[in-house]
Parts: sequence; C-alpha cells; structure tokens
Amino acid sequence: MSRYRPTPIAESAITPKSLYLKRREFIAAAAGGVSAAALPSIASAAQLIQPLAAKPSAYKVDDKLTSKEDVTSYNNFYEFGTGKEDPARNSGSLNTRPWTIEVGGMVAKPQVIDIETILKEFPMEERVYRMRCVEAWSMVIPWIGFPISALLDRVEPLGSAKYVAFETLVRPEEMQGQAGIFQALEWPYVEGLRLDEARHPLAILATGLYGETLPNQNGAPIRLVVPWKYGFKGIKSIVKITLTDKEPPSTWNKLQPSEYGFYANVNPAVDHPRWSQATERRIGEADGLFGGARIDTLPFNGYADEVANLYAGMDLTKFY
Ligand SMILES: Nc1nc2c(c(=O)[nH]1)N[C@H]1C(S)=C(S)[C@@H](COP(=O)(O)O)O[C@H]1N2
Ligand SMILES: [Mo]
Repeated sequence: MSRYRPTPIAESAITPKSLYLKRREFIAAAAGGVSAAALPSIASAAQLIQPLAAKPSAYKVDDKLTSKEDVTSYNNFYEFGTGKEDPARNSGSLNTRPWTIEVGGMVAKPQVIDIETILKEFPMEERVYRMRCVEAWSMVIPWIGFPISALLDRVEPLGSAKYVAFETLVRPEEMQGQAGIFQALEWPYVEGLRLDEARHPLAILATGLYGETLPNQNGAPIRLVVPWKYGFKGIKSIVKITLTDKEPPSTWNKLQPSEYGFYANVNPAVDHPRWSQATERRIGEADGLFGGARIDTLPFNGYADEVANLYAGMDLTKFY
C-alpha cells in the first residue's frame, strides 16, 4: 500500500510536555519518595458487556479492522491513569448502571435521558471508522452508535444555540485517576463541537463496538466519535450535553492551547509543535518498530469529501 512509510518516532516524544512537567512538580512536592505513577487502588467490579444489535450501515472503510484485543487494551482514558494499559486494567471499578445523560442549555425540551432509553429508542448502526489520535497512532474500529443529530432532534435546540458541550463523569471513588494526589487533567473532561459539526451524519454517539456494548476502557456506556478529528475530541462516558452560544472549553485545549486546538481536525499538513502529523502508526499492523506500521495520514482522516465543506473559508494550513 502506498500509504506505508518507514519513519518511526519514539514513544517518549509524545508525552504532552505540560503533563511531564506537572508530574515532575508533583514528585518534587511529594514527601517520602511517593511514586507519581502509584494510583490509589480501587476494588474492581465486573464490567457490563452485553451483545448489542445494530444494523449494518454504508459507513465503512477499506482498511483492515484493528483487532478487538488492541481496540480494548491500548487506550487513552486518563480518569483511569495515563498509561495505555491503565484503562483496561483499572476501569472495572466504574459502575455504568444506573446512568443518565442530562441534556439541556439552549433547547426547547431539556431532559434527563436514561441509557436504557437510549439503547431502546435510538436505532443502532454499525459504523467502521478510522480513529487517529493526536499522538500519531491510529486504529480502525467497528463502532455501534447513532447520529448525535437524533438526540439533538429530541431536545429541539433553539435558534440561538451554536455549539454543543459535552462532559464526562466525575466519580473519584470509581475512577482512580481522579482520586490520588497526582491529577493528570482537570475534571470533568470536557469537549465541544460546533452545532453544524455535531449535526453532521458522521458524528455519532457510540454505545458499543465489535457487536457488544462498550467496554469501560472505551468509554462505557456512551461516548462521542467524530472520525475526522483527533481522538481527544471523542469524549468518553458522557453524563452531560449542553447546547450553548459560546465555544465550549475543551480539556486538552485548556491544558496546552498551543498544541491542541478546539477544532482539532486531522491534518497531515500541520505538525504538532513537537512531532510530525504527516504519518501515523497503525496499531497491530506489521513492520512498525513500535508495534504498528507507519502510514500516511489523510486530510480529515480520509473524510474530506464528506466534511471539508464545514470549514469553507477557514485556512486549512493553519493550526486550530
Ligand atoms: N473522558 C475522557 N475521554 C477521552 C480521553 C480521556 O482521557 N478521558 N482520551 C481521549 C483520547 S486522547 C483518545 S485518543 C480517545 C481514545 O479512545 P479509545 O481508547 O477508545 O481508542 O479517547 C478520548 N476520550
Ligand atoms: Mo488521543
């Protein structure tokens, strides 16, 4: 395949700078040599994973699927620790029932919707999407979900609403990354989209993958998937959605605005200040020195035909 490239980057090059600086500060402050990596231990409960029926959809890609094993064991979910294996190891403690999402703000019909209602009333589809993390690794994931648009229709956004804000759960008793002295991020994890981006048919709320409900490490019971944007936009374990007229805060943008923009559209032409975005490491594929083949990154992650018109007038050689 012409997209393959033999240009590996070191894993050590991709830890966000502010994070290792914070970690160093923490180590300096901690008396008695407490390890910053040591998270408080929380008893693990069984995960609630069930078969989830979904209609096949026209949304698929030619790329080979990433194995379920890789999709569910190599994750970013800092509420459970900052290591790639931490979420799978630590997220069994999260109780995903009962679970509600509060949908409000600039809407005619604010409501609290139970996850069981969502699973019953929104028709689930399988969507095979590429997922491109800003750290330059990628996967191909068979999600199950439904367009965010369907949920928005239910609450009837007012004409004044221009953005959609999302929030993850805060529950340190069950999320050990929120519990210790070292806190990697400010909680809750927050994200946002422009209303027209959220209304795009590719933007979904995912409730499952590989034919089953979501494992906790992937954002159970419901998370955002916006395949043309860097992975950090795909906020997990959502409890609140708010329609607003102002650009909502975004966790990584707040932490390091020079490195993570609000839009965060996948763009091989605009490098991260500390590494190239021209290529990516496809997890699980042969030949890569760091466990994944190097392939070219595509504009809008390969979804330019569908979404580029959302950004007409924006200079796509610029960082946003
Ligand atoms: N709440 C929350 N959502 C999150 C994150 C996080 O740390 N917390 N990490 C983000 C990042 S950086 C990526 S790449 C994706 C990873 O999704 P996956 O683990 O299902 O592949 O989740 C995103 N959503
Ligand atoms: Mo990411």
